[in-house]
Amino acid sequence: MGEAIDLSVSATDAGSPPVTLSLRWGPAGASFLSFADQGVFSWIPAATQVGNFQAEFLAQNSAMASNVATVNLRVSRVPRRIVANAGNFIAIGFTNHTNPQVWSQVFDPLTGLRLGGGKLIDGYLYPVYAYPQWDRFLAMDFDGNGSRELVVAEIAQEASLKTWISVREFMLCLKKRPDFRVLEDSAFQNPGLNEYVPADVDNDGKKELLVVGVATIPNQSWRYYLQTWDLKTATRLKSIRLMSDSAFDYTNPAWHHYMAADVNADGAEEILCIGVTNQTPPRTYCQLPEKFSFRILNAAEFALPDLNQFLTGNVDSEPNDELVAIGVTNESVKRTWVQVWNPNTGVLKYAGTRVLDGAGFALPEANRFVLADRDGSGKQLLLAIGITDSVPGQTWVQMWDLSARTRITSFRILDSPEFLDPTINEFFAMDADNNGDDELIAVGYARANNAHWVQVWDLNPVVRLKTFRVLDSTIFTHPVYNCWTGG
Ligand SMILES: [Ca+2]
Ligand SMILES: [Ca+2]
Ligand SMILES: [Ca+2]
Ligand SMILES: [Ca+2]
Repeated sequence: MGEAIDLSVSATDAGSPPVTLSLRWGPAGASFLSFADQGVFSWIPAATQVGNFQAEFLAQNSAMASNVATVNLRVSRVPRRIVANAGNFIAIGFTNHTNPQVWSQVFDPLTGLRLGGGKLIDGYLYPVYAYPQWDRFLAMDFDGNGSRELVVAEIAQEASLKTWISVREFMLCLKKRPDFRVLEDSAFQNPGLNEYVPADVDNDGKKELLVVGVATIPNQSWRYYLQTWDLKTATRLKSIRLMSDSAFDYTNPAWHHYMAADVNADGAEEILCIGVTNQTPPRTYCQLPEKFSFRILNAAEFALPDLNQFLTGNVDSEPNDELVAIGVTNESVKRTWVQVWNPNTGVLKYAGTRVLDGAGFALPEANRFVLADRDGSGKQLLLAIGITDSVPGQTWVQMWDLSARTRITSFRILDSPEFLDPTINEFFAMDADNNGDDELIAVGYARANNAHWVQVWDLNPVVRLKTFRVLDSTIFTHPVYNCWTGG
């Protein structure tokens, strides 16, 4: 998404040359430049163009005989990190107004009944809404009273781009405190690169909000800063610079990742920062700010940093959290390997588990990964969610025990022909029935009638518990902007 697609097309005909080429039809925004029997198809998918698309080319010879060829194009979006807690399913929808409004809907995930919801954003401030995809919605308990709040990071254009935080309760979306700004310095003019991570950094039972921003000052290298905020008082507790080494200059900021984890099992969460260097091939490091950093995905073939994914969680019987690094190789058939690191020591704990290794899983761009505790033991399994290269693709879940390096089972989800665009579906784990173990939530999109369907899967044993529709109104016309969480 957002990257240019250029395809060279040519045709020959020995009997009645010359051949002329044209584009019969293709996705909105595509263009075709042709000269005789050569042509170039060019397309930069817009933010809303996610899914399967086709284009058809027509070749015609001098005898007016013609032939056509079609191309299938699959546009995937970068995975979004969905932060969810035990409890209800929250759908966040963007309306079709000129300045879109943002609404939340709260559902009981076991019955599909709608319990509450309300308006989160009352129309955008700017006339051309270029930024809804940059807003973020997080469920977190910032005051330690056991119930979660909905924290909204909203990008507003008021002379310059500004990042505002609003804190609301879930059921009616009422504000719990006045909004406040983060990344207040005017150097932070790339809010599309911001990251927001809830974490209890001091083990007092209250979550702080960690915000990472990229300062882009002309004629300087881009600089990464981490701010720690107390939401109750709107106080900035700390600000530190990340990845200050020059090896991280001018790499794509979208290659970097930020996660919270309790790496030493003392109750306080640390932040982990994944940074990619400007070397050839690029190297990938995990940094624990103010402590140390270590190299991960060490082999040279992990040279596709836009395809690598990273998770944190407890994947074995030792209570500290691990770093799960999912690397995609640049071989002719891309392969997906999972490494598990101890981020407290920088030691590789479980090396080399290959996942999604069937021939059909040839498009790692669309694969997704989720950690889930299926039995309440505190140990999380890896759900490797693979999308096959058929049209439409099938969605399969492989369940892996990473410490034993064994695949426990695999099963198909969103198994209905109406889910034509697997690249727009989203997945996360949460305890939907509050019994201490995680369920898998799959949100599927049916393009034909612009419908979002939620499937709730029990993982032990694997069985689908419930399917229900969310954002069931014609005003929600922006499937790419809509968001999901739980709490
Ligand atoms: Ca805290
Ligand atoms: Ca800790
Ligand atoms: Ca562990
Ligand atoms: Ca459960």
